[in-house]
Amino acid sequence: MTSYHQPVNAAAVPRFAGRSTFMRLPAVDSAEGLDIALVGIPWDGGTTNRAGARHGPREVRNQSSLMRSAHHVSGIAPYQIANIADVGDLPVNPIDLLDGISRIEEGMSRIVATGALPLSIGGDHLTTLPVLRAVNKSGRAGVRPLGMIHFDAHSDTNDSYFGGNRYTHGTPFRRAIEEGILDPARIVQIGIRGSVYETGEHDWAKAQGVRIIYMEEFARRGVDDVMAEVLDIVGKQETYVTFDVDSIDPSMAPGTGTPEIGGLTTREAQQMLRQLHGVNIVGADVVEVAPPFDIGGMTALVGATVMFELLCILADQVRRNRAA
Ligand SMILES: [Mn+2]
Repeated sequence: MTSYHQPVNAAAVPRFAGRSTFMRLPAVDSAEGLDIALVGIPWDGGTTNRAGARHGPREVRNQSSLMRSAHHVSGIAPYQIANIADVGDLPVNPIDLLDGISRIEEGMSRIVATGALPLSIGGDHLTTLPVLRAVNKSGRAGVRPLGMIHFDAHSDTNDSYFGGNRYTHGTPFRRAIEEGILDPARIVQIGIRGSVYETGEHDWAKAQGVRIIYMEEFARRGVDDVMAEVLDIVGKQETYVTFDVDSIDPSMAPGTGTPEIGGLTTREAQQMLRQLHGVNIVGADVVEVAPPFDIGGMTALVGATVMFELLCILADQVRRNRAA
């Protein structure tokens, strides 16, 4: 029997009862001793249109009570092979954008300093910038630029909005490339679609070497062909995985601020995530779940399920690292 943290036994306490934590795991005050830290980032101060992702972590905690203990395809039982817990929400500031970003970076820095791999739930996509800063500064990533596998409807590499504001959920990866946190030649974006502000909006990202796999190309090539390229692009070096829930078609995930029709199915997303075994992942997140636009919690359920898929990949990585 393992001494790792375990979810509350659903056969003893029904899944609708008890404290609301990620995966019904214990809530802990520190990431000390954890292999993987589940983190909430309830902040949507970077949202340019329909806010609401600040409510994401709480509702994903609720829907994550539907997750069970083992993955039915890979057979991975994450709580048997890694020590995992809910470390709570990072400190945020809902009325000051720059202070909000710096609080998130500080909070995440404390978590990654323990050696725990962070798996976080936003929050809007700007939350990924301070998380990447923290991960990149940690010894684990060795301050080398990270690769990134990015599921999204949007490239999020715009320059500025509203008179030169450089920090919004449409700009995080431009900033991260400029700051040397991400290696653009090892970034791949999947599912990009929808109208743009202007023709050539993605030219800057492409000129840096970012590989953009538009939804139309994904639909033509399919999961396996696309993932073979994705794995080739990121290689064996440190890589971050970020999953914007608006990559999923809004018929399956309506609760998000910037929905775009014609998106990934949840099944396609699962098939892709299950191919991430062996990628050197230094952290991952799920962002842009906005419960105020949701219907019956279905988008938070998508978020919680994607989180479980990623958790199984990360736990397997912990197991392999330990064996190495
Ligand atoms: Mn995004």
